[in-house]
This record gives sequence, structure tokens and C-alpha cells, in this order.
Amino acid sequence: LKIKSIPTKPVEGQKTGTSGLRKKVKVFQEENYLANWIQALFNSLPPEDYVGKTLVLGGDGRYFNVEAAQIIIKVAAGNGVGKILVGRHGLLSTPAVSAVIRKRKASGGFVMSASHNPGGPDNDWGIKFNYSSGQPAPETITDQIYGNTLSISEIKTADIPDVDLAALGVISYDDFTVEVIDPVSDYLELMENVFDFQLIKDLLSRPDFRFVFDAMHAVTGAYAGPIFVEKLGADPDCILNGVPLEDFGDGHPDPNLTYAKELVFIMFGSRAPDFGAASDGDGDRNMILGKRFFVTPSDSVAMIAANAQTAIPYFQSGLKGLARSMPTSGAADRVAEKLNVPFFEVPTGWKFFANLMDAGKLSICGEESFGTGSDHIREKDGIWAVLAWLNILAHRNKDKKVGERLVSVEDVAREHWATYGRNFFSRYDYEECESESANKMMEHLRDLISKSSPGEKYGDYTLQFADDFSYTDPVDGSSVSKQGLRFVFSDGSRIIFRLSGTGSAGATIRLYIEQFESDASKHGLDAQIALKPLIDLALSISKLKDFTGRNQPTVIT
Ligand code: VG1
Ligand code: CO
Repeated sequence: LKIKSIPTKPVEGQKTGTSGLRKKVKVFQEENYLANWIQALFNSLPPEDYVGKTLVLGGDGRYFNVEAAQIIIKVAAGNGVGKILVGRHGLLSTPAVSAVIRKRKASGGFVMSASHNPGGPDNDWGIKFNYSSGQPAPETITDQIYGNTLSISEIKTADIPDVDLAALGVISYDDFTVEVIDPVSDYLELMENVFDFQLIKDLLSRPDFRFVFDAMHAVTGAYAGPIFVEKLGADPDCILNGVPLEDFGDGHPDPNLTYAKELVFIMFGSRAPDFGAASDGDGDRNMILGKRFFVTPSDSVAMIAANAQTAIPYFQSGLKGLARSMPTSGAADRVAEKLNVPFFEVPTGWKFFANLMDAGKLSICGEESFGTGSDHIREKDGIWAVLAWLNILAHRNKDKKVGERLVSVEDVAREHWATYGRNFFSRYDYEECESESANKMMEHLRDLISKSSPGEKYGDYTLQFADDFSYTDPVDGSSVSKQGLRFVFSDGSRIIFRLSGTGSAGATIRLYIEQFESDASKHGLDAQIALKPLIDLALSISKLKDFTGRNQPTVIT
């Protein structure tokens, strides 16, 4: 193998956020921008983690992935990597990358995706690195990579032709090999081991159960056909926007009530199907809808956890533990308490769950941001969440004759609230605010927190405590701080502010609101109505409108 050494210079700003490095496509197209970051990554890993070893490569099909894949393959070969397993056409969802790393015992893998951010020449591109148990690289690694991007002087790249990513099979160049793999088969095999596919198939083939899945022209388009249609017998018409496109059909591939409008319109219409779901750019997020009913993601993880042992084969011997990210509602906490299993509250971002899973302390976890998953892999998993709900519904309805009333998504949710109480939850996103004004608002809140004291009155609420969330990993003792400003009140209600770490322009302010309600007569209330007093309080203490000039959020969950 002929290795070239290319002289290069450091580039500013290659610091990873909540989930990988995300920038505008045009930035990644600057000379050596991507190759620099990949080389900095190899400079950060111990050689025994990659020399002669196997790495996985895939992405969500967005614009620039095809060029990026060739750059990554050549720099990997230049640094002595033994083998690259790459998804055909460069496609692999984030959960599939995690699954392939684990199944093929690879040392790690790359995901070419900016996840839920829009794609295309004028939008975003991104790259994430996952380690050998399939988990997102921990901050110790990403900090080192960033350090190395500031001192880099040389890129090592192999002088090989571009690899044909369209044909399955093995290509060898001396001691370096590229294997183009089917993006679906390893992942599908895993799903078949986790869930009861026959039971789900029986549900999907009932004349009185209608299902719809919106792939949002993103990576799950490649998975939906083989899994839902070919394996589980759903009608091909059940899949919306099922062809992955480089610009996601000019859409914003974020499965929420604002950006998944087409699905929301269908599911809230007069002829709504019984079950609807959507996934994001890279397939790790999910939105679950019943007939004219939205399951908020914080509830979804709690409801899956509460039903897992009875309905889902993978969990039949019980759960090791549950966890959620700090801003996610406390619905899962109540399930953990009832099941008497350990419970963890971690900072935003999936990387914090993985250590707990590797240590055997965690089975099911989730984030309010439409992320749900389990220890079958080390990433959140959109299709897994859809299958989990289908498996639960299939189990609840398995003895129902056609014509008998089926247990619906809404029934499962209402029963859950009746048992555990309801944690009303909402998130307001203010996207692309001016960075300076967003930072000033956060400073103002920090100042307020430093002067606050327990017992203080905030309107009708009494402060229990206010702080900036910090976390110490119970497995490796590492700690992180400044993970979100929280105001927690004596009745358990919470107001939380964070700045997003996944954007590529300006600042996105996230405001999270939660209030617990035990009174079943109030469980049917709309979350926006139930939470109105707390939302008004949040807007007034933060002076958000004054700082940002925004009267309305961009997205309400
Ligand atoms: C957001 C979500 C967070 C999620 C992250 C990655 O981060 O809030 O919960 O883990 O995106 O999701 P932030 O920093 O913008 O709030 V994805 O689907 O981009 O991999
Ligand atoms: Co994603």
C-alpha cells in the first residue's frame, strides 16, 4: 500500500458537540477539513485500537456522504487500519453502526450524519465516532481529538482508487480490505432476536389494525421495506417517504409534531390509522402516535419499560435498571421505583448511558428528544422503539377476535397514567437565536440561581433548589458540569434551560417544563393547558422575550 503524507494546518472550531462534529456542508468541503479531523482522531486513539483492526463506516445518505466515505477510507488505510466494513451506498443508520460494531467485533465506527439537521449543499453535514462496544466516543476521547485538531501538521492517506460502494463484496489492496455490506441484515437479525416477530406480524396483518411509518426520506427508508413490509407483512403503502434522498426531499428530518407534519396530519385526521411512527435522519430517533394521540417521548420510555418484561422476549428475565437524561420527565423514575430496579439520571446525550450498560446496570433508557433505546446496542434506536410499541400492542391484543375492540396506544397510555400518575411535559425550542443574546440569558439565569435559596416563592411555586446540573459517572468516576440550569419546586415541578449542542448556526435555546399530576380526573388535559402557569413562570424569570426578541418558540413538543 502506498501511503502519502500530506502537509496540513490546524483549523479552528473542530470541537464536537452533544453528538459528533456538525457544520455546514460548505465548511466540510474546505480543503482537508474532514481529513484533518479524521487524522486527529487517529492521532488520539492508541494504535492497538486501530492498526490492523476493523472499523465500520456508514451514514444517513445525506449530501456529501459519498465523497466523505472515500476520504475516510483512504485516511483510515493511511493510518494502518486493517479493514473497513462499509454499508452499501455508504448507508447505515446510527443504531445499525452500533449493532455492526458489536456483532463483527470491530474496534469502532464512523457515522456520517448530522442526524435531525436538514441536508443538502446549503445545509448540514456531520460525523460521529463510536467505540468498540458501539457507544458514542466518550468526552475523554473527543477532547483529545479536539486538542489534536489544533496541532495537526500531517495527514496520512493511502494512494488507492475510489471504492465502488454500490456492489456488495470484498476489495483488497495489499493488507487493507474494504467490505461493502448490506446495511440491513445484521440489524434485522438483532431485531428478530429482541422482539416476537411472529406476534407483530399477526398484529400487522389484522384487517382491524392500520399502521403507518414515515421515514422522512432519511435512512430508515432503507430499513422500513425489508423490516416492516418484507418481514412483518405490512402493506407497502404503509411506508411514507420511504426513499432516502440526499436532501431528505427538502425536509427537516426530525420526527416531532412540527417537522413530521405529513404524518401528524394523517394521524390526527378523521380516517387516522391505529398506529403511526416516524424516525430521523440517521434513524436513532422515533415519534410514536396513536389514533389522534401523541405519546410524549418521556412517557414512551416509561411505558415501554413498564410493559417490557411481559411483552418483549429480550426482557423476559427482567430489567437491570432504567435511566433518563436530566431534562426528560420523571415518568421513568416511577416505573423504576415500582419495579424496584436501579435508576440513573444522566446529562443530555447518549454517551452517558453506554458506561452503565457496559457495567450491566441498565436495560432501558430514553431522552425527551425522541430518543429511546436499550442495551441491545449502545445508541438510541428509532426502529427498535417502533417495534417495542408494536410488540406491546401485539401482546395486549393477541387473543382479540376481529370485531372486538383492540387495546389502543391511547389505552396503554391512560392505563399507565392511572397506575403511576402523569408527568405533564413539554419542550420549547427557540432555534437559531443570536448566540450573544442566548448566552446573556443563560448568564442572567445563572446569576438568579446563585442568589436563590430554598423555600423562596416563585408565584404559586416554592423553590426546592436551583442549580447547574453536574454528573459523576458511577462506573468510571469521570464528571461533567454545566449540563443545564434547573429550577426544581417543592411539588416536583421543574423548569430547565439548556443551549443545544447539535446546531450549526446561532444558538438554540431549549426550555423544558414538567409537572406531576396524581389526580386521574386531570390526566386527560392537554399538556399545554396543564403546564401554562409553569411556562409563563419560565418565560418571566428568564426574560427570554427581552433577551432574544422571540415571542414564539420554533418547535413545541
Ligand atoms: C439533541 C437532544 C439530545 C440528543 C442529541 C443527539 O441535543 O436534545 O437529547 O441526544 O440531540 O440526537 P442538543 O444538545 O441539541 O439538545 V441526534 O438524533 O442528533 O443523534
Ligand atoms: Co439522530
